[in-house]
Order: sequence, then structure tokens, then C-alpha cells
Amino acid sequence: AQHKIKSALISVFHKDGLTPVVKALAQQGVQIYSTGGTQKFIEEQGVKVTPVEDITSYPSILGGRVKTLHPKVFGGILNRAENQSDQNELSEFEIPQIDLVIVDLYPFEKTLASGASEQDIIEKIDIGGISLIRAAAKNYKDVLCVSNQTQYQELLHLIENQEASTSLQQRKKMAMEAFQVSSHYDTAIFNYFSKDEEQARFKSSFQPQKKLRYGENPHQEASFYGDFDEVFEKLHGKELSYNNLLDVDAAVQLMHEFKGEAPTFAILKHNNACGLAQRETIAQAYTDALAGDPVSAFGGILIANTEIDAATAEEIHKLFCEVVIAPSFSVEALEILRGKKNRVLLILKNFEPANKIVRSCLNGILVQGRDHITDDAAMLKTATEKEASAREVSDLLFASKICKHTKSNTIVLAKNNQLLASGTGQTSRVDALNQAVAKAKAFGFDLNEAVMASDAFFPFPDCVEIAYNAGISSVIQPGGSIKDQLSIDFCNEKNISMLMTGTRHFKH
Ligand code: 93A
Repeated sequence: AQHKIKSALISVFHKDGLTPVVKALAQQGVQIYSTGGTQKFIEEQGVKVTPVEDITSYPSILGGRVKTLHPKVFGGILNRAENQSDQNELSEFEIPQIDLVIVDLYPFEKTLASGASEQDIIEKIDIGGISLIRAAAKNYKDVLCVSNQTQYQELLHLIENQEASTSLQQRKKMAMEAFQVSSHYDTAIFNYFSKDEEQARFKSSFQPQKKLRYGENPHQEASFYGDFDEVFEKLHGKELSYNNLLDVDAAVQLMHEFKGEAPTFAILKHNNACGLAQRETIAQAYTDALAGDPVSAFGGILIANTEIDAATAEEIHKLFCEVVIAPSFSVEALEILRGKKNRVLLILKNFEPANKIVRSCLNGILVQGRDHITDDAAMLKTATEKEASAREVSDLLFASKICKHTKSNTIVLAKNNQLLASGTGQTSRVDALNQAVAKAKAFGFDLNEAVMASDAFFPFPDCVEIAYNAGISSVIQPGGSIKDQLSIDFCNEKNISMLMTGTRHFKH
């Protein structure tokens, strides 16, 4: 599987960094083929090079659009050394073997970012180069593919220290990196082409306009741009306010994480969950969500992921709440809940979170992609000697879903699929944790064997210390602090488990 490089095809847009590479290749007696500009550059370095036209017997045509796209070039790259008929065809058609391909693609993204004209941007969609990369990477068993400048150091090392020979493992790794380059490149092109459609979608989400009674406070005017009726069917109650809409949005985003799961009920206040539980029945889920913080629940927004039945409605009816959202209500439940004139009842028809999030900023707007990652078991890496139990893993993932939808800095404490308490929107993680612990205790929870989720890493071991003292047995966090080890050491010392997700879930 150790292959010696005997010939190379080099076609690079940026020529910098290439000089030591071609000199080293020449020193090893490697035959170098190259395209127009690259060939000229290599010659200027005093290195012998053969124009690719000598292989193809074709000039570069269409203003350079077609220069390497030729069966003699691709035959030289794609042939299988172990396939006799491939090799016969190489001789029959006088195709030279190519063992190394070096490409630096047309700078599509840079051209786009420079504000160039559409014509210039389209011209910078590399066709030949990307094909060379894909061909060489596909045939990694025989060919080494260098698909970007950052790999030159590694390549130089192979040429100089391994006498220009490569192992299968090295070629396969470079092939993987090549497909990373090609997929990134094509994604950038896709994004460019889908821009118009995206903008149209973006615009339509700003219509129609609905005037609201007022904004966050009565002296602020406000409107909603969007289509409420596409998401909800309103069955009952007063007009939704600006603050209600924000809470309703937070509620459906949060509950989207539990879509299709066992009956789950959440109670939100100020866009954060103050109660959430997953149970066998929706009535039990409501009772255990309410237990999380019966004080905050007053005037809250309630959401269920399954139908609300009469038993649940009877319990809800005892609470003053602003909005109740569910995929459906039983006939009896509706009758009970309609018992309060102002209480808003909403059927959640269909909600898919948008891929873009928009906020005003410095008199302009900030736009970002949605946090579409939900932590799952496959992402978890145990950082400690102690492994989490199956029950703990399930609770950790449950807590992390809530954490993702809670204002940062946040700490979420949970046990047996019940939110015990959270610290929300604090200026330090320690404050968030202390708040959560104090709340859990105030509402009578025993934190022994409970789990802790954090939206971001722990810069110091203080949080795990407080958690341990409160009885927490397992922790989930993204990791990535230079001081991770301090928290891990502490957990090891106290025999508690810590699992890293690698994904931060800030919500500012
Ligand atoms: O226009 S292309 O898509 N057509 C081709 O056949 C082709 N072959 C290589 N662009 C092509 N290339 C690209 O040309 C390479 O990816 C590289 O970026 C550039 C190098 O051209 P030159 O050697 O003439 O500077």
C-alpha cells in the first residue's frame, strides 16, 4: 500500500507556498504536469514542468473554462493500479499515470464577499479543479489528493522524509479532507444560488402585519409581522399581547424538542420554563410540571405535547394562566377551560422552527441560523472515571433540552424526567446554579441523585463543587474550557459523572 509518487498534476489558483513543493518534487524526480498560469509560475522557479496540453493535445479553450477536463487527464487519475483492463486502456490510449494531484480552487467565496458582479462570481465556480479533487480523492487507493494550501506542510514532509512515498492511510485521510473541501465549496455555491428564494421566504415572513394593543409596556406601540393563523387555531380568549406572543413562541420552540415523545407538559414565564415534566399521562405531566414552581406558574403560558383531556383541564382550571396551547383539546376539556373569559386557548396546528432568527441591533438587524442541534446520546463523551447510569443519561438529555431553551447563563436541575429548578438569565453560572439549588429546595425537592445541565462550559470547578454539595450525581455540559480538567478532577474525586456534548447552547 506504500506508493511512490512518480507524476503530479498541479493546478492552483494561488501560487504562494508552491515553490518548496515543486522543488522537492523535482528533486525526487517526479514528472510535473500543469495548467497555464501554474505552469508559467513553476517554470519561473526554475523547475521542469510539462504543460497539460501535452497530455490532452488540446489547448485551453473557452477562456480557460475547459483546460483539464479531458479523458486523458481523468483517465490518468481514475485508473485502478490493480485492474488489468484499466492498465491496458492506459497503454492503448497513451494515457500517462498521475499519482498526485494538487489543486487550489478558484476563490468562489472570496469573490462573492468582494461584491463582484454576478458574471465574475459565476466565472469563479471551479469545474475542472473540483473534478480533479473528486477524482483523485475517489481513487485514494492509488492517488494522493492535495486539495488545499494548508496541506502543503504535510506534503513536503512526505516528499522529504518518506522519499515521496505515501501510505494508504495517509492517502485516505487526504481524501476525506478533499471531500470536506469539495462539499464546503459546493455548499457555498448552493447558498449563493438559493439566496433569492431565501430572501423571498424571509420577506414573506414579515407579512401580513398585525397591530398589537401595545408593546412590552403600555406606552410602547407594537405590531406583529407574521402569520399567526398558520401556526395556531385560536379557540377562545382575549387578544394576545406582545409579551404573550413572545412567551407563546418560547413555548412552541421548547415543546418542539419533545414532539412525538411521551406526554410532556411545560409551564413558561418570561420565555423560560418554570415547570416541565414528562409522564405517562398528560394530567400527571401537568401536576409534576406545576410542582416545579407553583409560584411562578401564576399567570404563565402552558403547553402540552398531547391532547388535553378533562382530568388535566380540571387541574389547569384551578390556576390563573394566560394561555394554554395543545395539539388538541377534548370536548369536555374545552368546556372546562372556556370557563374563564380571558384565558387564551390555542391549538398548535403545525410549527416548524424557522431556520433564521432575527433581532434588532444598533438600529439595524442581526440575523443568525437557528440552534438546530439537540443533544443526543451519540454526542456524549464521558469525561470522568464514573459513567452515568441509563437513568442519569436520560435525565441529562432531558435537562439539556430545557437548558437550550432557557436564557443564559443557565443551569437546569432535573430528575426522573421532571424539571426540579433552573437558574435563568444570570450574569454568572454560579449565580444560576445557586438560584436553581435554592429554588429546588424551596419547593421541597431532594436533589440527591439529580442531574445538572449547563448551557456552556465551566471555566472553574466552582459549579461542580456546589452541585456535588447539593447532591447532584451527574453533569452534562459542552466542555471546551482550558480549565475543563479542574472540573473533571473534582468529579473524579467525588465519584460523580460528567458528560461532554461538544455543543454550546447559549441563548442571550
Ligand atoms: O475553468 S475551470 O473550471 N476548467 C478547468 O478545466 C480547470 N482545470 C483546473 N478551472 C480549472 N482549473 C482551475 O484552474 C484550478 O482549480 C485552479 O484554481 C486554476 C489554475 O489555473 P492556472 O494554472 O491557469 O492558473
